[in-house]
Amino acid sequence: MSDQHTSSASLASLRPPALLSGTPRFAEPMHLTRPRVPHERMFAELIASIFRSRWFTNDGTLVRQLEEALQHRLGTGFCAAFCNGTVALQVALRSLDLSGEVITTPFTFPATVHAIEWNGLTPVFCDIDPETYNLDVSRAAELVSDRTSALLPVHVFGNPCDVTGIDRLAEQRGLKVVYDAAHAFDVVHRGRPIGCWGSLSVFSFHATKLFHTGEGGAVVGPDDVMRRRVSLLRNFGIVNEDEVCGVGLNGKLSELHAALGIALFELVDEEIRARERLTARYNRSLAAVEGLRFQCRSADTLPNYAYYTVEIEEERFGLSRDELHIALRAENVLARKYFYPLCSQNEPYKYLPSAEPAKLPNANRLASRILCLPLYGELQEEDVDKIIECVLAARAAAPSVRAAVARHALLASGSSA
Ligand code: T4K
Repeated sequence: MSDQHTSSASLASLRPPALLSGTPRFAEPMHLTRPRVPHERMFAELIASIFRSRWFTNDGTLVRQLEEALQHRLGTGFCAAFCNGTVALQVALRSLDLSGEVITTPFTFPATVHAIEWNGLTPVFCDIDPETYNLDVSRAAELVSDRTSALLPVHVFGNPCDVTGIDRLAEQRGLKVVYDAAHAFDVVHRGRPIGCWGSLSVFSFHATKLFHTGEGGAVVGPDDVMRRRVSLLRNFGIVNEDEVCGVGLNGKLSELHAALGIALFELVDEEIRARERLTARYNRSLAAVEGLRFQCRSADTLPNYAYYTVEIEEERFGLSRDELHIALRAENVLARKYFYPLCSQNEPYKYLPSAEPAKLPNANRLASRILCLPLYGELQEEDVDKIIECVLAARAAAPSVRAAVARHALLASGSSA
């Protein structure tokens, strides 16, 4: 599909959306993402090596091998592998001896904010920039108080934050910075790998990520002092058989997960290039569609194409994000509303003074307009074309789609009454 397909003549010839015709364009669910699987032989050999050694966890050979490969690839002083990104975030914050308040974004996965709360710290929500979707640094500066000890910005959808602005603010106010880089594997910004900014950065290697270990994550940072602190906290704070030096937890990655990571490591470049091609294909057809907006990517960046997001401007598109989401579901396209609801709207946080919607206008607007479309390396080009067609068909028949969504909602409320 090309931009010619968005002309009014070709739009008129589109098959009606499934919500109206009853026939979905996809017979099977089209997932948001599908994890890469490794070459079976290589993976089997790695697993066999674990069985031979009978060493499954606790500083095993494969975890070390993976950490070394990642440290090299991510260009950081150290890389400590974790059982998941959430625990990695908890430990990263813990390792910096923070107190009081941590300023963060509400436009993120709940894990970001939970990690602050689990450390007994208070999250303070800061609004985002409406173009980049990242923490608005000038707003963050206004929120810094005597109680603030750190900033926890997120490179959301892999788009680098205003790292120089954040650096400056942190330096001026004596703050630590932990970047949640869960989406930003392999991104390079201003000539530096993304994990080189801030005090520490955290990656997620969950199965839904560009590079994954099934479950997994990592803390990366500059030097051996931080490596030691983070590694101790990851293993209960145990120094040796006679000494426990801190309130650690069990954040270790197992050898089985490391084996998956090692086997997938060689496929990362292929995965990124495939996503890049598919992103270009989406863009060719969707970039000029009235009523769709796109995240403004930070300049001077080598991106990783981790996500493909669209922002729906209801008045110009003819449908709200939620209506389009329902229309896509009817086509069996499982697009996702990342990140809705905002973390500031979640029960544990919604009573915080900083969570008031009036203080977070950009984040609240975006959370009601954002949609992530399927993107992963093994996604077929024809499938991308069909997903595009689903979006365009819904738009072309917007008034009828809207009426059908309202009818369904009415029926659903009737049947649950
Ligand atoms: N910080 C940020 C900014 C994050 O986004 C995340 C996690 C974290 C921190 C925490 O990192 P971890 O502790 O998770 O390492 C998913 C992931 O579970 C989560 O890792 C991720 N962010 C978040 C953005 O997405 P769900 O609940 O939306 O995932 P789920 O199960 O609905 O799966 C999404 C799609 O992937 C579905 O279409 C099905 C498909 N899928 C999923 C899995 C697990 C597969 O095809 N195979 C699979 O094995 O949270």
